[in-house]
Amino acid sequence: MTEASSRTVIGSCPLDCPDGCSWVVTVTEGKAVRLRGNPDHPFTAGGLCKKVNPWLEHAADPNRLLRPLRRVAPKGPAVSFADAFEPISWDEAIGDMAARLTAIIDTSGPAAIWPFAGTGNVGFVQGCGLPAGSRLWNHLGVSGHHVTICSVSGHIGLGYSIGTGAGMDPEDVVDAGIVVIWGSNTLVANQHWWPFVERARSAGAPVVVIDPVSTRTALRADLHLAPRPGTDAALALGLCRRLIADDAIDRTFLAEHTVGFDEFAASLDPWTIDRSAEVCGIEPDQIVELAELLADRRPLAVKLGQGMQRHAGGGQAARVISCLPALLGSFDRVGGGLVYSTDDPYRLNRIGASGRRLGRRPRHLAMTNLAANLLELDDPPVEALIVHGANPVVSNPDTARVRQGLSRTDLHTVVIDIFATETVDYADMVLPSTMQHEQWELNNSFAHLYLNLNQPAVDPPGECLPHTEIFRRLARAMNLAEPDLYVSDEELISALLDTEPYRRAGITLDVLKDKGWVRLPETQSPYRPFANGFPTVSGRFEFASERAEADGHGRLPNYRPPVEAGFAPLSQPDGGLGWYDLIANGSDGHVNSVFAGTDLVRERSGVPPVVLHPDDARRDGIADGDRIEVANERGRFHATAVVVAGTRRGVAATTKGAWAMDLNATVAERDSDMGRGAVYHDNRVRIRTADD
Ligand SMILES: Nc1nc2c(c(=O)[nH]1)N[C@H]1C(S)=C(S)[C@@H](COP(=O)(O)OP(=O)(O)OC[C@H]3O[C@@H](n4cnc5c(=O)[nH]c(N)nc54)[C@H](O)[C@@H]3O)O[C@H]1N2
Ligand SMILES: Nc1nc2c(c(=O)[nH]1)N[C@H]1C(S)=C(S)[C@@H](COP(=O)(O)OP(=O)(O)OC[C@H]3O[C@@H](n4cnc5c(=O)[nH]c(N)nc54)[C@H](O)[C@@H]3O)O[C@H]1N2
Ligand code: SF4
Ligand SMILES: [Mo]
Repeated sequence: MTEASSRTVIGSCPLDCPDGCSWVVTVTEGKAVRLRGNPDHPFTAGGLCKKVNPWLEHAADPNRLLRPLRRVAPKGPAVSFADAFEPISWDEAIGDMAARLTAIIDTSGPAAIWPFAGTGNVGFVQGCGLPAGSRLWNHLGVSGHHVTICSVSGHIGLGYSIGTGAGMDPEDVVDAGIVVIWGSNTLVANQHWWPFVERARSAGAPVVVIDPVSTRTALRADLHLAPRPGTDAALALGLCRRLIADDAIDRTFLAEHTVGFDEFAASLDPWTIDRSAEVCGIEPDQIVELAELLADRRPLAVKLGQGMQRHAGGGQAARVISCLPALLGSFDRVGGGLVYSTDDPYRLNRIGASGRRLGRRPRHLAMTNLAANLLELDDPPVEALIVHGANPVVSNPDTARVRQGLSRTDLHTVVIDIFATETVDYADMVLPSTMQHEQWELNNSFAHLYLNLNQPAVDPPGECLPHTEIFRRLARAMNLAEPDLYVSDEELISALLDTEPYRRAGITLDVLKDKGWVRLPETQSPYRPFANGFPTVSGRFEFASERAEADGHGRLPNYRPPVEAGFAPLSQPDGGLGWYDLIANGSDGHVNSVFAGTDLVRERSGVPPVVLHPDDARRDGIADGDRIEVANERGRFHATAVVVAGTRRGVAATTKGAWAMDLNATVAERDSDMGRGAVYHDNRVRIRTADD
C-alpha cells in the first residue's frame, strides 16, 4: 500500500463526556483504518478512552442500522427484529414523515410534534447542542425540547450565585492549594482531567472527594467524606459557618466582589458542625478536618460533578457549594474557583445558527417528563415524536411508564439511531444515522476551553445519513420555501462561529479545518473569568440573590432535603430492613447507553452488579454473588449483589446505561428544585434475594 493512498483527518468525540477529546482518523483507500487521540490537543493529549478506542469496530458492527425501516408488527419488543420491520427507501420514509407531520399540523397544530434530542451526540450540528433540525422545527413552530436529563439544575443554581458554571479553567487546577472533587467520579467520567489533579497534589495540594460511594476516585483521595445522598448543601453550610467563625475568610474579596455576605452569614446560625454532621450522617471530626484544610490551603478549586445535582435539592446544593470558594476569595486567584461546566465561554452564535427568527415555539416539553408528556398532556397531546441520539427506554426515569407512553397506538414515533435500541422497539419508523467520523460536527467540552471541529473522514456505510441531511430532505418534502432550511453543514458551522469574539480572534471554519481545534477566544491562559466582574445582575458574586428569591428558591442559599434518599434506612417502619438509596453512576465500559448493547461491550462490561455494604447485606441476609431483586412502587429489576465496603451504609451502587437491565424502572419521573432536572440519585429501593 503506498503512503500516498493514506491520509489523516482530525475529528472529535461527540459523546456526552466532559473531556471533549480530539481525535485523528487514518484513512486508507477510502476506509477508516485507525482512530486515535490527537497528540496535539492540549487537554486530551493523545489518549482517548477504553469506551471509544474501539470506535471503528462499533462503526463496522454487523448490527449497525444501515437502511430506513418501517414497522409492520405491533409496538413493543419483538421476538425477531426482522419480522417487526421492513426496509423502505429514503424517499418513501421521508415522504411518509412529511405527509404525517403535515396532517398533524393541519388537524392538531404543530405543537403536537415533539423533536426529542438526546445526548448520544452533544455537538451543535448533528447533536443536542442546538439541537439538530432546529431551523426546521422553529420554522414549523413545533413543541420545544428541554434537555433536562443531565445538568440543568446545577447550571441554574450556580447561575444565581456565580452567574456561570465556568468559574475556572480546569487546567489551572495545577495551581490549587486544595482540590475538592464534589460528586464526580473523575477517574471514570472525566479521566483526562486527572493528570492535572495529580500535578496539583505533587505540588502539595490535598485532594478531597465528597461522594457517598467509595468510587475509584474516592479511593485515591487524601480525604474522603461520604455524606448521605442529597445532603451536600447541609455539609457546605456547616463548612461555611465554621470558616466564618474561624475568621478564615477573605474579607477584602467579600467587600469588593460579593453582595449579601452579612445576610448569608447570619442565616448560618443553625448550621453548627454537629447539625451538619447529623444531617449528612458523617463524623463531626471529618467536617472540622475539611474546614481546617480549607482555611489553610488556598486557593480552593472545586470540581462540581453532575452526580450531586441529580437530587430534589440539586440546584440549591450547587448554589450553596459555590459559596465556599467565594468566602475564601479563591475566585480571584489562578488555581482557585469552581468548575461545573465550561460551556459558557464558547459564546457560539446559537441563536443565529438555530434560526430562532424563523418562528416561535408554542410550548416547551421537558425531556425527563417524557412519560407524563406522552400520557397526560392535552391541548394538544403529543402525536409525533422524533427521537435522535436518545434512548429513553434505557436512560429516562420511570421506564415502565415511558414504555406505556411509547406504546400509544395514536403516537407516531420516528427513531434516528445507529443501533436497534430498546427505544427502537417502540418506533414506527427507524432511520439510520451516520456516526461522527462520517459527518461534520462542531463540539464543545464541559471540562476544557477548546473548540473542536470534526470533519467527515469517510463515506457512511449503507444508506446512513447525517441528521442535518434528513431534516433538509424533510423540509423539501414538506415543500418549505425558506432558504435557511437548506444551508449546508459547513455553512451551519460558519453561522455558529459568527460572533464578535470569534471574528476578532480570526477563528473561521478554514482555521479550524487546518488545526482541528482552537483555544476559545478571550480565554487566554491563565483564565481570569471574573477580572471584570461576575456575570450576575449585580456584577458580583451573589450570596443573596433577588432573582433566586423571585423564582421561589429563597434569597439565600439553603438546604433542601431529598424526597426519598438520604434517610431510607431510618424512616422505614421496620427500621430500614432491606431499604437502600440507589445510585447509578457512569460505567467505565460505556458512556450512558451508547454502544452498551453491542456484543463487544456486553462481553467486556457485562450486566453491572449492585454493590452493597457488608453490614447491610448481612442484616438483609444477602451474600456476595446472590441474585437480588431491586424494587420499589414504580418498578423492579434483577442483578447480582457484590458485597464489599464500597458505599456508605444504606446506599446501593450500580452503573447506568446497560441495556436489558431496566434499572431506571425504579427512578421517579419527579423534577428537581431547579429547571425540571431529573432526580436519578434520589431513589429509594427495597433489595432482597430474588426468588428465581
Ligand atoms: N465512563 C463514563 N464516563 C461518563 C459517563 C458514563 O456513562 N461513563 N457519563 C457522562 C455523562 S452523561 C455525564 S453527565 C458526566 C457526569 O459525570 P459525573 O459528574 O462524574 O456524574 P456521575 O457519574 O453521575 O456521578 C458522579 C458521582 O456523584 C456521586 N453522587 C451521587 N449522589 C451524590 C450526592 O448526593 N452527593 C455527592 N456528593 N455525590 C453524589 C456518585 O456516587 C458518583 O460517583 O460523566 C460523563 N462521563
Ligand atoms: N439511573 C441513571 N440514569 C441516568 C443517569 C444517571 O446518572 N443515573 N444519567 C443521565 C444522563 S447524565 C444522561 S446525559 C442521560 C443520557 O441519556 P440519553 O440522552 O438517552 O443518551 P444515551 O442513553 O447515551 O442514548 C444515546 C443514543 O444515541 C445513539 N447514538 C449514538 N451516537 C449517535 C449518532 O451519531 N447518531 C444518532 N442518531 N444516534 C446516536 C445511541 O445508540 C443511543 O441509543 O442518561 C441519564 N440517565
Ligand atoms: S468518551 Fe470522553 S474520554 Fe472517551 S474519547 Fe470521548 S471525550 Fe474522550
Ligand atoms: Mo449527562
